[in-house]
Amino acid sequence: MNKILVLNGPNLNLLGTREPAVYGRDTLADVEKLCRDEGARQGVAIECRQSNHEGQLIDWIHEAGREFAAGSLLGVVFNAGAYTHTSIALHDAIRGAGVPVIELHISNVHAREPFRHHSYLSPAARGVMAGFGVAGYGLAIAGLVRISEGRA
Ligand code: CA2
Repeated sequence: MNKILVLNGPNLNLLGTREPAVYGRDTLADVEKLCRDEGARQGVAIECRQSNHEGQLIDWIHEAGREFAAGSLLGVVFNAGAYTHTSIALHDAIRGAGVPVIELHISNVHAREPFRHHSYLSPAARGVMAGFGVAGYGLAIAGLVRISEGRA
């Protein structure tokens, strides 16, 4: 069975504990279950990881690149949190790893503060999902499967 990696970055471990108007009431554990359920529907295994550390996220993107090259990974759904707006290092990691990455945001970052409007990741990403709440994770998994089948 093929696999998709779902990566969550800084502060996403706080999901469901604060700011429900922006991010909803689901916890990270709820989101990870949603992802596994969508994976089961799509016939792909889902691996979920979260880190608050940029270097750790970079290492996981590199690992994903090796697994993609080996044919055991379809791609990555990546909510890089605030690193989206700051990290040239994550941009370089995605480009360097050569793995299809779907940049994901729970909120519509373009309807929020101006500092959230720029993404360093978008130019390196295969696709971008924003503003669908946590349902976006399932949509991004389905989209990545379509991409891997040449249907998107
Ligand atoms: O909308 C998204 O998914 C974001 O990637 C979330 C990031 C934010 O910096 C991006 O601009 C947009 C923040 C994640 C922090 O999540 C929290 C959840 C609950 C309570 C506090 C933070």
